[in-house]
Amino acid sequence: METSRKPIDGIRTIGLPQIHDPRGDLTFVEGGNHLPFDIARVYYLYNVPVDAERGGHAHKELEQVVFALSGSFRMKVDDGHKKSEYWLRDPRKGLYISRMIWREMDRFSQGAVCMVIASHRYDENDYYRDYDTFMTAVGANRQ
Ligand code: T46
Repeated sequence: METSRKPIDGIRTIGLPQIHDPRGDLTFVEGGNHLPFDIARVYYLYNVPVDAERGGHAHKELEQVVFALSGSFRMKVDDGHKKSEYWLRDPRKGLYISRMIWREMDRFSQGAVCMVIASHRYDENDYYRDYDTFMTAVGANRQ
């Protein structure tokens, strides 16, 4: 995973074990061990067109860890004060995203599969889907 621009509190890489043998590789995630929250939900994005843009929101409470199980994509993150971006392409490395982080995803490779492990079940009321509302909530002034 490659990072550019400024590091943001609440964003970090989580490395997972890899069990390698001639039959292939195996990686596992254990709640209460590898993640800083209890697992409430897993979802995945697939059949994503290469020119798709996903995300474009922040969460009030939700924490997540995002993985590229196959292929690659870019994750842009923004806490209202700093912006950063990560390329996800290694299924052993997840990107932890805390609450109150605006995220946008693009540059999906052909056949990319994104898996997300989340701290809460789906709740539309947990989303900021309007950037100005998010910026106001984090006390940031737009320039
Ligand atoms: C995030 C990025 C990485 C559900 O019904 N249940 C679910 O668990 C999810 C995630 C979504 N939905 C519904 C809500 C929308 O009607 O599926 C539709 C598409 O969701 P959304 O536009 O939020 O999808 P993405 O890919 O833009 O964002 C998702 C997550 O919502 C978000 O938390 O961080 O993946």
